Amino acid sequence: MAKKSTPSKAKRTKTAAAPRTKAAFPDIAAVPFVERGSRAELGFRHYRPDEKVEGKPMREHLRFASAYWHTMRNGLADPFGAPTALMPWDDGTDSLANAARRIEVFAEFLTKCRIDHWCFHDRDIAPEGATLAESHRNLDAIVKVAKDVMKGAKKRLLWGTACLFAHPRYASGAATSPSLAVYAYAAAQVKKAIEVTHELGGEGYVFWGGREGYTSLLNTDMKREREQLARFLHMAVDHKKKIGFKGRFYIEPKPREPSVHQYDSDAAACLAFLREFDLLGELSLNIETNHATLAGHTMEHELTVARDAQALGSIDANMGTDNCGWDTDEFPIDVHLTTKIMLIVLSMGGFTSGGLNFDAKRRRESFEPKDLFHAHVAGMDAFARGLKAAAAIRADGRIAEFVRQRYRSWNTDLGLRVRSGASSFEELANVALGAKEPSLESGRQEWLEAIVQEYL
Ligand code: XLS
Ligand code: NI
Ligand code: NI
Repeated sequence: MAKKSTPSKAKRTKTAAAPRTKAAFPDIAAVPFVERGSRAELGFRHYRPDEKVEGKPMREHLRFASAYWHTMRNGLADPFGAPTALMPWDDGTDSLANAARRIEVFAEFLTKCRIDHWCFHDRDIAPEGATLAESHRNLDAIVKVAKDVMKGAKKRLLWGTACLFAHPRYASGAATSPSLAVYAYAAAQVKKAIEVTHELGGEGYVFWGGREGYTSLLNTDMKREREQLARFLHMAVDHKKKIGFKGRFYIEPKPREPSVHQYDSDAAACLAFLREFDLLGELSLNIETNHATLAGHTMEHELTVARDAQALGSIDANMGTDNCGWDTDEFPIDVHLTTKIMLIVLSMGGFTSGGLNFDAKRRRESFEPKDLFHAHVAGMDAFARGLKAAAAIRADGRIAEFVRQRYRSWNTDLGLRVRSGASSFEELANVALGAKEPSLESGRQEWLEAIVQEYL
């Protein structure tokens, strides 16, 4: 909702944010570390930021982030019902003073919840103005506040992004819009969002294309739209280099919701797109669990596809409901899932610029501020357990050894010749004609699953 605000009002924002206002979560102290089995209501049972796993502190392995849009801006409305979330610190207006206050509240939350990073969309943190120029000014005013507040709280920006899906102008897409005027608007918005991400010391920048797709092919020129998107990303890369932003660019795949089909449908489709348009070195992927399941894949599948292309950049940590087809963005509390995720993260040597961003929201029945803590703590503990289990499975070594043995025939002279391209169908046909029926070996899936179980 656009509210009138002028540059002079923006200036007043500074004074509104300068004196620290009273705590938003007065009854909650920094979440303590408690023993497993403790009856304390809030407490980390498993996450110990400084405890080392495979020689590295847990906080550096996990690099947790909270998503501003869910934690600060999600009122928990659903398609059938009004918002339920209580946000006593929020006056419900689009004023800059309210936006500045939210930043402080978020920093208090991150500190008390022991989360080191954050992520945001441009329009989450600052109100959209009546004009693009006014939106830019609003953003500048809040970025100034955020820079100070986050510096003071020692919180780092994992990534920033632009909201190119909420406003009606983007109904038919942003970088894939049939309208050049909308395309230019989106370019201006992304240019600014990259600049403020840079200003805030962001380690990455995400492109998620919720409207970059179609609802009907009757009105859509898919070839043209994909080419437009590639040009858009090339210009973004050029701009990034021009301003000296060193953060990583990520594409976040999702097959649908809100569009019927989104071009970045899964990791494989994104990689094919990046290869087709010569962008692979410039962007990696930000993989989200619930998007993987919407695409009909497991999270391990999507992470493996990305890792194998050396393009696994970051993770949006959440999960869906098995028996519901929506992107329900639940907090990830399934230790089996977090273990499999961390096995892949450890196998690539850990995150560099990426991390685990909780792109997750509470259920609308969990509307109290305290529930924000319960939700994040549960997710963080689930990942701490997953990390420890994954490290134990790696130390055990039986699964990796089984896989090595399973492919051992490829290490023979003939195997190496095939892999290097030195063999031919003639040679292989001669080998097969002169050999007995190949013997079959068990895949032992259930045994390997039992080994995983041992460490959960
Ligand atoms: C929506 C996406 C979105 C991106 C950021 O489903 O997950 O939240 O992470 O635009
Ligand atoms: Ni999502
Ligand atoms: Ni996401």
